[in-house]
Amino acid sequence: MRDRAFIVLMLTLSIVLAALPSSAGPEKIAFPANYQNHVLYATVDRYDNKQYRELYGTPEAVKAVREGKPMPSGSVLTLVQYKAQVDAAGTPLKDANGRFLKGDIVGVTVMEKRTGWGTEYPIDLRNGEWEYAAFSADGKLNDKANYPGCFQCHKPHEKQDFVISLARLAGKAPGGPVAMKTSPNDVGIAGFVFGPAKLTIGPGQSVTWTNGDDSPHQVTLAKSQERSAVLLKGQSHTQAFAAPGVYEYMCGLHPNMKGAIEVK
Ligand code: HEC
Ligand SMILES: [Cu+2]
Repeated sequence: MRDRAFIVLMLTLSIVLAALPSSAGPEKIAFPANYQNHVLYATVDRYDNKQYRELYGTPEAVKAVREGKPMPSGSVLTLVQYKAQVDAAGTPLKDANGRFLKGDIVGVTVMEKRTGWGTEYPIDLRNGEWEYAAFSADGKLNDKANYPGCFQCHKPHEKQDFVISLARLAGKAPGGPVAMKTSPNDVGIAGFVFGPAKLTIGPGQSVTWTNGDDSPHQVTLAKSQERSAVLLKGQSHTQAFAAPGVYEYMCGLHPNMKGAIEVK
């Protein structure tokens, strides 16, 4: 009799377990060993961490975005990180077009979306149906990567399906040199640096930031966490500051880019 009760219990348990969603996490993503056969839609020079990056998308994902449709289930975006080649002083070397030169491969980060994924995450962390994974160059999953960090940093880009490089994926990113404004209340962004890093203005005046880089940037006030739109190359953001004080800010995409506005 006790044996039968035990069997019934185990059966019930296995049915319940089978009905639960499989657990969330990077293990869901298989290493995209053939990423080089996907579409190389952008390369990025990262002045902040001296990396050169290649961004690949599965053909169906790229096609959908270019047709203005949502990316389908099974879409995989792969970001391959390389060290930039540097000179003796550690300054990145550039090719004839002013772009970084590719050095050793560092690792491969991936985002993949599938129907039904993501439901296990709390709403303030969830990135739709996307999961994230980080791999070594030879395809081993890095189980020590900061995975909540992936979700947190991509989360503010919800309006563009959490894909920070969406404009590049859509083939809509502006090119060409940018004429930087030089009036006193202008801040330029060039080579991942805000210039001037500290600007003093009067109460009620506004500041205009203009992005001269190929990489997008995003003005994010440190205290209020108020964010500008993601500024693509040549785009500007203007913001007025009423109350006196020092307003520290950073880039929402590259948090080690910092600046300050002093209102007095
Ligand atoms: C500090 C913010 C930040 C964090 C944390 C972060 N990313 Fe990103 N991610 C970016 C930025 C900015 C880009 C745009 C490309 C670039 O500048 O390298 C990007 C691009 C990507 C892309 C290419 C598609 C896209 O959205 O543009 C993938 C894939 C990606 N990240 C995966 C990851 C994974 C996996 C993690 C966690 C291990 C992670 N990211 C953590 C900021 C971040
Ligand atoms: Cu930035």
